[in-house]
Amino acid sequence: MYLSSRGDEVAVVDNYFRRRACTELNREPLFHVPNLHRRAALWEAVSGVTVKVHIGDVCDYPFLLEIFQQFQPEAVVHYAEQPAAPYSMMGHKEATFTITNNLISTANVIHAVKETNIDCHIVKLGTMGVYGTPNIDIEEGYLEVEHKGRVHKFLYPKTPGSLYHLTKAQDGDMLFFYCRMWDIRVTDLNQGPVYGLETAESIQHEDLAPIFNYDDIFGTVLNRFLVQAVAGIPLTIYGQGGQTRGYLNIKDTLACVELALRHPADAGQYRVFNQFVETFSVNDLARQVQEAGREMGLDIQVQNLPNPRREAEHHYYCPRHVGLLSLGLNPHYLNRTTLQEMLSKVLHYKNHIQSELVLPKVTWQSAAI
Ligand code: USQ
Repeated sequence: MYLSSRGDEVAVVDNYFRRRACTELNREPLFHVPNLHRRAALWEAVSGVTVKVHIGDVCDYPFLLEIFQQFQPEAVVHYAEQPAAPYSMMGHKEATFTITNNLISTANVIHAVKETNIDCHIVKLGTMGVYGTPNIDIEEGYLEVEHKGRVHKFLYPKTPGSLYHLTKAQDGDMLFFYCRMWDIRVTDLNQGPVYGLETAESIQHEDLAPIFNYDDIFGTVLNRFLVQAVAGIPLTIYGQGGQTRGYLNIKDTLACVELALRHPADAGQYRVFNQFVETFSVNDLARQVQEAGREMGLDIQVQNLPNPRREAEHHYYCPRHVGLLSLGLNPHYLNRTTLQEMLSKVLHYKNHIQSELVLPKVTWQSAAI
């Protein structure tokens, strides 16, 4: 919607994995979202522009190649990976699905580009989680290392904290490899956790809203806290809550993708942007939600749960993020007004909240409960 409203011709591919998984695992989103055909028709009615819809699996190479041959994209935004860290840690089925889906989809996109138009710019959704939490500053993709008097620039060392995050490190290695072999053009957007319920396009109709999960598997931390605040459930801080990450508003994710597309990587360049606008610890987020909610009459408590994940709960965190800002990103920062707007929106759906979806049921130690 964002790109088509700016004059780009857009085709989308979806196999409904996320929706199916939510249903199978009984983790329905906060509100129902119509299927993609209906949303494209609605968007056309609202905006006057057409988005072509293809239902199928990016891991099905003939299916994907045919779309590339017909549509001949100048750029492809690869959003087709399984995105949930807890899902990837549930058990063997989910682990192998995550590996297969995330790596084969990436390989297929690369090959489709090679077979149809080697200059087609691949913008891949990456994650800040590939870096882990090293005790030195995190650079944007690369690290210059001096060793025995010589200097070399390497991809920044990766220390992912879930199998999902590991596949994001592996797909990055694959893209970098093909940049060197075939001179493809790639931008990897290492995104932090996203929050928010709406964009300038989605607010034009209730049925255009992005899928909003608040459960333990697909919900991201701030979105979960908003729902917990409204439902009167103490905010679920995992462990000591010092885990610090780089966050961004869903509106900024779209601006970042657009900036990457308008300024393509060079032939053979594997370009990495760290895509977030500010860092917070889990405790910072909980405190801000508490303060914003208090002014709205919400009595919000917090609870420190045993951490279901294996991650550092107190650590150094200083990631660089200048690439997208230098291309002109104008960030939306988290503040009281934004939090209260989001809380009001969630309050609107208060009766939909299923409290039993909130507590974490997947641990990093064992299969899902
Ligand atoms: N956390 C809590 N309480 C909760 C949920 C999460 O304390 O109720 C903590 C987690 O332990 C973690 C942090 O909050 O330390 C972030 O967790 P998250 O669930 O919001 O994000 P994560 O699992 O890391 O994954 C999400 C997206 C993923 C994306 C990633 C960016 O699902 O697709 O790649 O954010 S990043 O975290 O920078 O790797």
